[in-house]
Amino acid sequence: GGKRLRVLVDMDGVLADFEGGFLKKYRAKYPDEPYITLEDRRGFWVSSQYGQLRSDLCEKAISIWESKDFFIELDPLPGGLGAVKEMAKMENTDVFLCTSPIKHYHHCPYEKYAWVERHLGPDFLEHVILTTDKTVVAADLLIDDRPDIVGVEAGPVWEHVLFTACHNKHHALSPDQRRLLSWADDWKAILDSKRQ
Ligand code: UMP
Repeated sequence: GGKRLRVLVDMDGVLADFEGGFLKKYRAKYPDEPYITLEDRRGFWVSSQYGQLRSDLCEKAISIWESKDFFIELDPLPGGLGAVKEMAKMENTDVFLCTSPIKHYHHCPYEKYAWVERHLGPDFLEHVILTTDKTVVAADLLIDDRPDIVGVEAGPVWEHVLFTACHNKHHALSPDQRRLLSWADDWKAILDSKRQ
């Protein structure tokens, strides 16, 4: 014991159901347009896959998460809130929610804070880190569903644990990479493996 463990937890795709929320609102707004089932999702960027389906669907997809109330209305993913609350109460453990806002800033940053306040309480607002570059944030662990997390820091100090999502379940891990299959998976063992 002794040293504190610092854990970064991503929001979209890890705590908040971005993919499910997107598909529900896309189908409601564009009932006559084709869509991609969660089973058929490939690649981190929803907009790219919709653009490949038909070029004009890229901006239609983007219009969904740029809309007011998209981020605040995302459902929590199973077990995520419970895990984060438990993690935050653990001895020698500091938890931060580390999330990248979209460039269309009119609703997203506000709604991300509002989502945290609603689901984790106002005290958790002090644990939010909004950043477009997670490599400049220092921690022991980053739990994130995006396979390629790069930025200006070539040697980020955290170990990225890939959180399984519909878009990354076929992604081949590099030999030293680890996955967290869901919040029902043994996240405590992953934390313990990083403790000195
Ligand atoms: N996002 C896009 N386009 C997509 C998919 C996601 O802009 O096709 C947004 C949603 C989140 C951000 O705000 O990108 C991803 O943030 P992280 O999960 O990497 O924190």
